[in-house]
Amino acid sequence: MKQPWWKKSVVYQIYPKSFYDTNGNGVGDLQGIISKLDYLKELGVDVVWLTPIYKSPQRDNGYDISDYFNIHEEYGTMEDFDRLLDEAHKRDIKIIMDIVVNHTSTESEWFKQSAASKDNPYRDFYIWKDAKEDGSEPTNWESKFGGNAWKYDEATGQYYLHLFDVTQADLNWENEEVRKSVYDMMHFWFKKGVDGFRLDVINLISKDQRFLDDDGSVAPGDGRKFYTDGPRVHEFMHEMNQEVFSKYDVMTVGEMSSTTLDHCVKYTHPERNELSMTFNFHHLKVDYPNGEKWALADFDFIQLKDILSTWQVGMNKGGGWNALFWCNHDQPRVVSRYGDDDKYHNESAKMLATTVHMMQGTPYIYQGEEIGMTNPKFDSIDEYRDVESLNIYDIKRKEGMSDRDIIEILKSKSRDNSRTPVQWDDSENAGFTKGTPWIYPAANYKQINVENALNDKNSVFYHYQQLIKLRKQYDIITDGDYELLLADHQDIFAYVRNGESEKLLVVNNFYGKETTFELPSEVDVEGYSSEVLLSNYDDSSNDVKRVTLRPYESIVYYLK
Ligand code: TEU
Repeated sequence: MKQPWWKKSVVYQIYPKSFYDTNGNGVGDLQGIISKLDYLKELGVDVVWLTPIYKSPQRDNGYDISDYFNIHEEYGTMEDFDRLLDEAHKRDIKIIMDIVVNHTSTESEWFKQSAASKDNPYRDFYIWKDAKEDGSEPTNWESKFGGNAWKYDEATGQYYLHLFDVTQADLNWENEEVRKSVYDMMHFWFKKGVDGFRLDVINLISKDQRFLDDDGSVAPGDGRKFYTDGPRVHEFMHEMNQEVFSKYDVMTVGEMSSTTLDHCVKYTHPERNELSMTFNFHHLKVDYPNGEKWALADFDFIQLKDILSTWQVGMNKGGGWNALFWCNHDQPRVVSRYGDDDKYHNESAKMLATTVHMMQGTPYIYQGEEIGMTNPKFDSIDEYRDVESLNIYDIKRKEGMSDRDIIEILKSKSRDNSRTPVQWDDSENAGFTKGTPWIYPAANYKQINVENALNDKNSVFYHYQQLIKLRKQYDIITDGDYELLLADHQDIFAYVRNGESEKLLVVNNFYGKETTFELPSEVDVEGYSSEVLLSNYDDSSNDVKRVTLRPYESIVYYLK
């Protein structure tokens, strides 16, 4: 049976605000993306995912949408968008949009109407509740950006729910009118020719209608168990698919906050007609001590291998489909997080890329990841922009934590780590803008930039280019099953992909010291010839049975 096109695609995520500014206002824009499409074609990506470009007060950099049908003026006009779509399609690059329908900005017309009065026709577009008898918030749920998840509205004497920022009011998906309005809006974008959606926190849209306090079983007041993968979420996903997605040849990827493997199999199994694939984040929490993001710890390597492998096997056996990624606009730069952004910057960035790109699923490359961009290591709160980071700074300061200690945590965990301007060249502001950038580039842009990468055949860029080519050439990368090897090895992440008559053996030294890989006896290679398909060293051994691995050495063997 013909496979859907997105199973062999590689997606490039663009955060427009930080991509490329053509009019000197210090903010990236759509014209800037158009001017870099040939660069993306050179890399070899098939799809571009645009994070939200709709009208927005930009409190959460566009994830607070005030008008789904118009482009945020700093990014350009709808004509610019139409031209971007056309120019991308001319280069056989598809465009998927980021759609946020768990919540809208409180500046949206829907919310303004809803907040106008209790009997306004839009009142039930959002989740309004009376205070408890003692006057406190309806539940003890915490916002994911800190503080309580309810905001009191004096005008109508009720609270509204906001799982994220206070300016991001949650839509009431129990209301059929909300669902119909969202589906109509989705048709508007698909009729323009977009090729799919990334759906923001889509597994949070179904709330448990009892609105109970959290008894602290997850964490005091956490609340997520009452709205994560909620009671009607699959019903809503299937309805959205039948009302909208099924009518177009598109891809859909759901961002699944705190989800489970079982739910992701359900969200993505083709016979359930919900979504094409899902993002989950468990592999990006192995440096959260006791699940706490705002604390420092080395990452747990054994747990990392276990989680990635459990999802590979579980989704393969369950008939689901993974999004494969390390980076996005919410996560620190992976080379700083799980690799080495100093002595072995080049080798470790390539090793990390190989580790996920040779797995089963659709790989995502976040802007700048392809040249090994690092965390900026901002040293003052004045350099940070992200609402989540600024909220946490204020909360921790009030709790008595010192400025220095919080800054050390933000240097490692802030979402701004991935939001600094793409480093195009070594000119001022990394060639991102002729104006004052909305956020400053990392200081290493004179060394780490696109121009240098394109002029260096040994750069991280060309390693990504090779990985993308391999995915097109070898069906085993898309279709083979997955088996983790040496699960308890403290330095090596090795796995084998099994096909009908071929194997792909991927061996990664995850650390900056020499180690030795010995092929486990359970991997039968008798009668197979082997070749090195790709390595981050130019003289890697072809002896798959035993190989000494240099710092961060990463080798892809093809056995037939
Ligand atoms: O992110 C959802 C989300 O769960 C992350 O923000 C995560 O909670 C946080 O970064 C971990 O500390 C999506 C978008 O990707 C994010 O940029 C938005 O801020 C958020 O939803 C609200 O729309």
